[in-house]
Formats: sequence, C-alpha cells, structure tokens
Amino acid sequence: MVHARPRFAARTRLLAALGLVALVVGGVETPGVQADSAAQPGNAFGSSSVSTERLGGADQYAVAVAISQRLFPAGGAPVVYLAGGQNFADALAAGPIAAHEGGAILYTGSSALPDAVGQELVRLAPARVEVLGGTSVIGAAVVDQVTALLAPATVVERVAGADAAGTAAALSAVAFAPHAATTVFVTGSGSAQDAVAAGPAAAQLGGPLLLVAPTSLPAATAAELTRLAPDRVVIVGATSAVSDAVSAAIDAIVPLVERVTGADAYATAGAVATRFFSAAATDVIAGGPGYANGLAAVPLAANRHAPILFFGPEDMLATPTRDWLVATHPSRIVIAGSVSEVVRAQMVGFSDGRLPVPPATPAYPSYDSGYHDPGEMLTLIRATELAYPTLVHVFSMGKSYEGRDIWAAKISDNVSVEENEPEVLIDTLHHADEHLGVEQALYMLATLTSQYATDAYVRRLVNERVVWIVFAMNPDGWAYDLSGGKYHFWRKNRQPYGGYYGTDINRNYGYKWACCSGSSGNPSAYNFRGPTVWSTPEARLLRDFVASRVIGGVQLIKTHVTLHTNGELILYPDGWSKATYPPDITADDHAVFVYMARNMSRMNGYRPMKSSSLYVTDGDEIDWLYHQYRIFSFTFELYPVDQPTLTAMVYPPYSIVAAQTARNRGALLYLIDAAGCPWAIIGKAAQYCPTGTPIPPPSGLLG
Ligand code: 3K0
Ligand code: CA
Ligand code: ZN
Repeated sequence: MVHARPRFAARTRLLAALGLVALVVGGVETPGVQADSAAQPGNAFGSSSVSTERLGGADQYAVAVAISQRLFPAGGAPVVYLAGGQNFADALAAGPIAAHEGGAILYTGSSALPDAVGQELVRLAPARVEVLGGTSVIGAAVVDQVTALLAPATVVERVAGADAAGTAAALSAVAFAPHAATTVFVTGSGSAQDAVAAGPAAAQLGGPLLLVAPTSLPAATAAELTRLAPDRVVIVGATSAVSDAVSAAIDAIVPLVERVTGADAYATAGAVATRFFSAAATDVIAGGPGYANGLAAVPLAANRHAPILFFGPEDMLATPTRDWLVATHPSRIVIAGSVSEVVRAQMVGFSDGRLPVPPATPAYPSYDSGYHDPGEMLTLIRATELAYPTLVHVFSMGKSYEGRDIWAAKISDNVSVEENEPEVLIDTLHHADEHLGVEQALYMLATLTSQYATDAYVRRLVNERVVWIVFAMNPDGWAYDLSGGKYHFWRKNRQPYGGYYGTDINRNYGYKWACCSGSSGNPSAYNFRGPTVWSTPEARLLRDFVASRVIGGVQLIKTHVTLHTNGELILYPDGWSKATYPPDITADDHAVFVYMARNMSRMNGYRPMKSSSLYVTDGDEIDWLYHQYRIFSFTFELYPVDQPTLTAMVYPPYSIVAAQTARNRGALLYLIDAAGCPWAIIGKAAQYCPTGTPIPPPSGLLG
C-alpha cells in the first residue's frame, strides 16, 4: 500500500536472506536414464499421449554419459569427442561434427577423468577419441588415462586451434572434404546457447558449425569457409553475437548468407526449430538454461531429427519453447539434465493440450519479469495440478467485477475426497499492488507439492489438513496495476461508483462495516468501503466460499492468513476496536491469537500486533472471518520495511522474492499445523477440540 502510514516507520530489522531457490539445472538428480514414471506419489503423467525421458545426472559429466547411453544403448561408438567439463569453448562446434561422424560427446575434468566417464568410454570402445582443446583445458594426464583404458589400436588425438574458432575450424577440416557441405552454420564464439540451438540444424543439413568473434571474422574461420566453399551460411544469433560487418565479410566468401535469431536465446532456439525442423516432428530435446547439457545432446537430437529448445532457469517454461510445443505437439520430449516436475508438466501439458495457453494478460515490466503475471500464475498452478493430480485441485472461485476468474486451489492428499480434515485458508492480493503476496502463495503451493515426497513435516500437513489457496482476490485491480508496461500504485478493485473507480475489498466485509472510521465513504479514497456492505463481487465470493466449507454444521476452516504488503507485520483481530482486549473476543481466543502471532513471529521475524494497533480498520476480512466463524485469522504484511523510495517500498525487485518467500515457510506451515486445534496452543485442546484430532498441533509459546 502506498499511503504514508505507521508501518513505514522504522521497525524490525530485515532478516538475513534465508537461501535461494534451487535452479532447475544443476539440481541433483539420480544419475542415469530416467523414463517417465510414477515413482513419486502424486506425480502422474500416465494419461498423457506425450512421454518424457529425462537424461538426468548430478552434473554435466553424468548428463553426457546418460545421453551417450541413450544414443548408443549397445555401445560401439566409432568416435568420442572429449570436451573440458569446466570450459566448453572448444566443444561448441563438436555437436554437428559428432553427428556427422556418428559419435558421442563426453566431458572430462582438466586433470582427471571422472570414473563414470571412463566406464562409458570403455563401454563405447571407440576407434578414435578426439580430445578438444589445449592442455590447459584437458591435461596430458587425462589423455594418458584415456589411452590406458582403451584398446591399443585406439587413436587418441588432440584437436586444438589457437582459440575456440580455430578448434571449430580444425574439427570441420577433419570431418568435411571441400564442397562436402552445402550449408555451414555460424554462431558467435561467446554465445554458447546459440551454438547449442544451431547444432541440430547444422547436423540436419549435413554441415559443420563455425565460430566468429562478435565484430571480426577469425582468419581460421575465413580459411575454412573458403576451403569448404558452401552454397550458404546460416548465422544463428543476434547482431550482438555476430555483427552485420561479420555477416558482410562472410557474404564476400559465400554466395548466400541468412540470419536466424530471436529476442533472446530461448527465442533464437525457437526460431531455429521453426526454420529448420518440420512441424510434424514427433520428438524434441529440451536443454536447460545452461549449455553444457544441450551441447552434449546435439548428437542425440541429430539422431532423432529433433531441435533443441531450452526450458529455462526457474519454474516457468520459456515462452518460445511453449509455443513450439503447442504448434507441433510432439509425442516425446527428451530432457537433457534435471528439471522440476512443474516445468516437466508444462512441457507435457502444452504438448498434449491439457494445459491451455493462458489468455493474454498484462505482463510485469521487463526488469521485474521474474514476478508471475496473471497468465503465468495460471499456467503455474495448472501445471502443478497436472504434476500432482492426487494432491492439487485447481478451480475458479467465481468471476470478478470485470469478469476475470479468481483462481484457487485445494491441496490435500486424496484431494478429490471430502475427508473432514482441519482446513486452512490462505488468500492474497486483496490490494492490487501487493504483488509479493502472489509469489508467497505460489511458494506455498510449490512447497506443499514438490516437498511432499521428501519432507516428513510437509507430508504430514498435506495428509492431515486441507489447504485452500486463493491466488489473487483482486484480478481486475492487478491487471490495471500492470497495464501499459508500468506500475500504477493501484490498490482497490475496478468497480465504478460515484464517478470514481474502485472499492477497497478489505473494507467491504460484513462485520461492523462502516462502524468506526476505519474506512472511507468517499469513493475517491484509497480505503473506500463501497456503497453497501458486500458490494464487491470479490468479497462476496470469498464469503460464499467460506460458507461452503461449513459441513455438517461445522466450519472446517480453522486458521487463515491474508497476505498483504508491506511492513513485516503479523496482525490479528480486532481491527475495528482499539481496545487491547477486544470486547467481542473471548479471553481464550485472544490468548490463542497472541500466542500464535508470537510463535509465527519467532519464525519469520515479523512484528506481531493487534490489527488496530497499526490503525483502525472496519469491514476487513480478518474481523469478519473470526466473528462469523471463529476462524483464527491473520493478516501478514510481507516485506519490506524501511526503503528509501515509495517505489522500493511498494514494488521490491524480483531479486528479493526467493529469500522473502522462503522466510515465511515455517510460519505458514505452523499456521497450517495449528488448524488441528488452535486452542492446543494455550493448553486447552481437551476443552475445545473433539477427541480424534489427527495429530496434536504445536502447543505453548515457542522459545
Ligand atoms: O487487518 C488489517 O489490519 C489489514 C491491514 C491492511 C489494510 O487493509 O489496511 N494493510 S495494507 O492495506 O497496508 N496492506
Ligand atoms: Ca486429505
Ligand atoms: Zn493490503
């Protein structure tokens, strides 16, 4: 929220960053070939017509071995290209050469050959090993190790130019006679992802890949182009990688030069696929954001007549890759390296049509593109449902004023069954510019699903509770706040009244609405309460949803948090009354609120306080949830405090999101746990909760 209010004053110090989310590639995964399987509970793509095959491994050495095993299941490769695992420059051009020669690419350390790589070399028993690069990349000791492992007749030779371009030219010279290749591919020697994308296309057209500097045509490359005398050169990549001047210099040697490029490496890979691979392709290789895995996969892609596209570093599949899958609906996807289940679900779902391309929505500004815009949010929650169908059910709570869906998910084991378990509600984005709440909700969805198989606490909570997440209560305000590629500091919904837009949804609830100067009757005000109680469709939908959780006369939802920003606060009812001990809350319930807030603050470093201590609010959500249903209902005001500018206060950069969402893991899991019997925290479970509470929730004040 943008208005200068007390939380902007100095408060708790920010906790140190608690860690970062793991990147998709480089994540540890069991080495070896992994076919699609239902080995993990909840992971089931079985109903799909699309299969995925993960050529996974703990590192690039293991991934390359897995790819080699897939390509040569019975061993017997004629040639192996051995590349430096820490320095791939000399291997950039190896893919099309390996494809042309029917060989494999493996990686080695500079001073020692990893055991698994040695074993793979023995299994492949090649007649020839080409060691790529000079002794600084792959030392003589490695060459000796390789020689000792293989049959005496094996040729082990080094291919090295003065630089990467020279090595590429030397590889080409070994493999191709003059006029043997009609098309040659060229990429920038510093643009490895372009080289990966170009590799399968070069192989498909039977030519080599050569490298250039961004602004100069290396002599070795020019000489090799002259020697090969192809009809055509295809440059892959942007002018920042291969300038127009370099293109012109190539044009002076070769009759035809064309360039294939996109807005970034993902789009360039998509453009290469579109230009050189049939839309009828039934097989696709997806590399990671890095290039080592993709480079090793080029011979396999060539063998399958498939392009290589990149899935991307985080939880969203890159859009150009998505578009290729939607356009070509491949039946098999080979994944080089590790990938998260939700990204795998996106690849499968976009290929088989179960995951629709979301309707166009406004996007975050490019500098904040890591934040999930409304379309990305929908894709991510639907992909999570696809990946964990027994744990997640996605649904729309209903339509906003302007007709947008308000998306929600139920998370529990046996998710399709009413199991009469204690329930928890998490909602976000009552206020349109409080974007971090959406990220926090997505973080919890990811935590409860991706950690189900590995974290006993998460598994117990998912098994013994039902968690409802409402991902964005105010989709109309959100779309407006993002419109036009810039932020608008917009808080309310977009319902017009009295010549102004917007009601503050968090002043429109039906407990003591308009009672106490905790909202405004002026439609131009930031905290306009609406012309009547429950006038906003959004608050009504939340009301009706919560009412629907009364089953057999019992409200199953026991605890709740609404995620707002900012101030790093934990707020509890009442908002309407300044009284320290509110007249309308029982002493025991007040004690539960105080204890729960303190316990959660121990875990996230936020400051606990009564809502009215911040300022008086009337008609807000948490007062209504408590008084209507006795739900232990909290407002979290997320990061930050104390920023130098209003923009920094309201729109923190994406770089803080991983740490600031992970920061609330413990507190939010505790809130879920506490639903078992909130009064257990004050030692009164026997008095308040029926026997048979599944697992006793935490009790007492945490130390
Ligand atoms: O429960 C509450 O006190 C809500 C506080 C909330 C509000 O609605 O005024 N604070 S915010 O607008 O700055 N997110
Ligand atoms: Ca369940
Ligand atoms: Zn808010």
